Amino acid sequence: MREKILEILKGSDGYVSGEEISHVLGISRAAVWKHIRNLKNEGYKIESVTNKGYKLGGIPDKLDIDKIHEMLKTKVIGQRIEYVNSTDSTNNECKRLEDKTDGTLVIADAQTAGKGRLGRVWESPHGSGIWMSILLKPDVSLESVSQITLVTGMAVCRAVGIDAMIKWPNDVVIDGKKICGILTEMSAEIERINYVICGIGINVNTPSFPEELQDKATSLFVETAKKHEREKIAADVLNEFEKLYNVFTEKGFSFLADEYRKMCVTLNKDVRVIHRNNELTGKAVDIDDSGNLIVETENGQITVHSGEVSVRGIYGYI
Ligand code: BT5
Repeated sequence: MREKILEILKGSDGYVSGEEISHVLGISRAAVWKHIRNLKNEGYKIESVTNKGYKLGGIPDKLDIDKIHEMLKTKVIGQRIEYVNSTDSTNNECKRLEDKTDGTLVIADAQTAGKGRLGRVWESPHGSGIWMSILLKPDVSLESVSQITLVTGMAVCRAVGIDAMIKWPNDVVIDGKKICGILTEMSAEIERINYVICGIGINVNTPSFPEELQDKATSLFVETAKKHEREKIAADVLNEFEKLYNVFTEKGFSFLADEYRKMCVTLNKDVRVIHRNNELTGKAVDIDDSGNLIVETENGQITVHSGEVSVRGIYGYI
């Protein structure tokens, strides 16, 4: 039915009324409306005007998974890809997989309930970004799992290029605005990691942002004034990620710490660190070999672990 409705809309230059569609296809107008709503969720641009009907304005930009496969140079990461057109969250989709093979990638064209940290919302409009999660089974200690977030930020930075920097711990920024967020979740028992899900959201061709994000979010499109191939960026991130992740699991984060420091925009900035209801201010003076932020405060140096803290610049987002 969905295909038939699309065919009717594509075959018309102007508006087609709901009544006409329902008559031609022998379904109720409510059913037509439901299909139209689903098509809109999939990214089809359909104008609806009272008393006129529906008009197709544009078809969605859909990820080409074969293209990603072709560009991958990895052995494990992304060798299995599960694509979904739209899902609540690729991290959730990943958790629901029965077959949790190491390195599996879940990627979607849209998320209806994209998650940030601490229950925050991650805007994931259809067809404009990369919303993906990598399932990992790392043989590392529980304490070092949060370093995977840092490693992922490095992979995104390397892949995106153009002045991308890391705002410690989990944002990739260009020119002070966030282009990528990372949400790492874990399933573990007391001493054993079952799996880790590393969720990555990158704004690629997003033309503009809701008002509340305008001063802190950006996209590759906004920064470069041209569209980018999402498949290429996704593959580049995965290729870079595997290289870095192998160093991390085999040798430890300390072997990556120097490169991380060079990418980190937070260093030497006055910062406000927020953890639950506690707040401290000081100057970010270093990142140690475990990826912790060292902050010089009035009361001496404090080591901030990357877990669930937010860091803000004293004079703005960075
Ligand atoms: C993050 O949280 O930055 C983690 C975002 C992770 C998203 C990926 S997408 C694939 C996977 N599946 C998921 O469901 N999530 C992951 P946090 O540091 O808490 O930042 C969240 C804040 O960023 C929000 O409160 C907004 O202020 C801002 N924000 C929301 N959407 C944004 C966007 N598209 N671009 C830039 N900033 C955004």
